Amino acid sequence: MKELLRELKERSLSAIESADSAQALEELRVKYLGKKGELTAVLKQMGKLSAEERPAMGQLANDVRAQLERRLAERGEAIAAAALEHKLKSETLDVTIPGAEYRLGHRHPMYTVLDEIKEIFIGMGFDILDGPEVELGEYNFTKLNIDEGHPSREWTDTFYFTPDSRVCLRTQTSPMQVHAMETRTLPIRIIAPGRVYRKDEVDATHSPMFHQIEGMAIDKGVTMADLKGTLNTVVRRLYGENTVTRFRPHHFPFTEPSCEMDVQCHKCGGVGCPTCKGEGWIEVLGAGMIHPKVLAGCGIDPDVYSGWAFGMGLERLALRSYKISDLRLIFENDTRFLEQF
Ligand code: 2U9
Repeated sequence: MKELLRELKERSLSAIESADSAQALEELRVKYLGKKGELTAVLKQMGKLSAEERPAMGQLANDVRAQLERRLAERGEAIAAAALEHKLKSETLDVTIPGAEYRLGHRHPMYTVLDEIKEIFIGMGFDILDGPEVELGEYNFTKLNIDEGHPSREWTDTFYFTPDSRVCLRTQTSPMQVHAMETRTLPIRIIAPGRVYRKDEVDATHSPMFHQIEGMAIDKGVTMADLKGTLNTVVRRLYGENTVTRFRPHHFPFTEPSCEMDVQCHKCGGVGCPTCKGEGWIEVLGAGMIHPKVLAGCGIDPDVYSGWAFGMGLERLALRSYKISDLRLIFENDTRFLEQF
C-alpha cells in the first residue's frame, strides 16, 4: 500500500504540474480526491491492514492528501495569475493615441430656409401640418376644383398606384389642407410643408420629387388685403424690411381671384440683370382667395367664411437664398457641397 500511495502521489503531482487551466485542475481534483477518486479508493482498503500498520499508513495517506490539496491550490493560483497577466496585456489601453474623428453633421440648407419660414408663420399664429404623401385623387384633385381632363391629372404628369387613378402620390401639399378644413374648427390658420411628386425628368430646374410649402387662413371677413399683408410681412422678414413686392393676376383652379407674388430683384433694384433674367422681378409664390366651390366641398359655407391660400416651391427658394445654380445639388447630399452652408 505504501508503494501504491507513492506511485499515486508522483503521478498526480506530475499531472497537476502540467495542468494548464482551472477546468483541467478541477478534473484532476475529482480524479484523485473526489468521492470516487483514486486516493479515496486506496483509503477504503485500510480496513485490510493490521492494527499496527494502520496508523502509519493513515498518516502517509493524509500527507499525500494534504500535499495534493496544497499543490492543487498553488497551481490554481498560478493559472489565475497567468490568465490575469494575459488579459492585462491584451487589453492595454494607450490613452495617448489620438481619438477617432467624430464628424458632426448639420442642417440641410433647404431645411434651414424651411425652419425660418415656419418660425415666421408660427409667430403669426399659424399651426404646422404634417400629412400622408400617398393620397386619394379625390383629395389631391377633385376637392381642389381640378376637374377630370385637367392636364395635371394625366398619367404622364402624376404617379398613380391604381389603374382607376383613385390613389396617387400627392402633387401638392393641398390635400393636407383639405383634411384640415374637414376636421378642424374655424377659424383656421395653417401651413403645410412637405414632399410632393410629379412625373418630371431631372434637370437643373426640375425633379420628380420636390418640396412645397402651402398655407391658408380662413375666417369670417378675410379678404385679399389679408393675403397681401401677411405675405408681404413674410417676405420682408425673409429678405429684409425694404423688400419691394408686386402681385400679378394669375389663374389656379382652387383660388379665385388668383395671383403670383414677385419680389423686386435685390441685385439690380428692378432694372434687369442676369439674376432676374432681365425682368427686374423674381417670382416667389402663387396665391389667391380660396374658391367658393373648394370651401363648400370641404363643408365650409362660402357665404359666411372666406379665406386665402398660397403655395411655393421650397427648393427654388433655397436656390435663390444661397445663390445655388443647380437644383440637383439640393438632393445629391454631397457633403463637400452641404458643408458650405
Ligand atoms: C386648398 C385651397 C387652396 C394653394 C396654392 C398656389 C397658389 C401655387 C405653386 C407654387 C409653386 C405650386 O410648387 S409650385 O409649383 N402653388 O401657386 N398654391 S394657391 O392653394 C390652396 C391649397 C389648398 C384647400
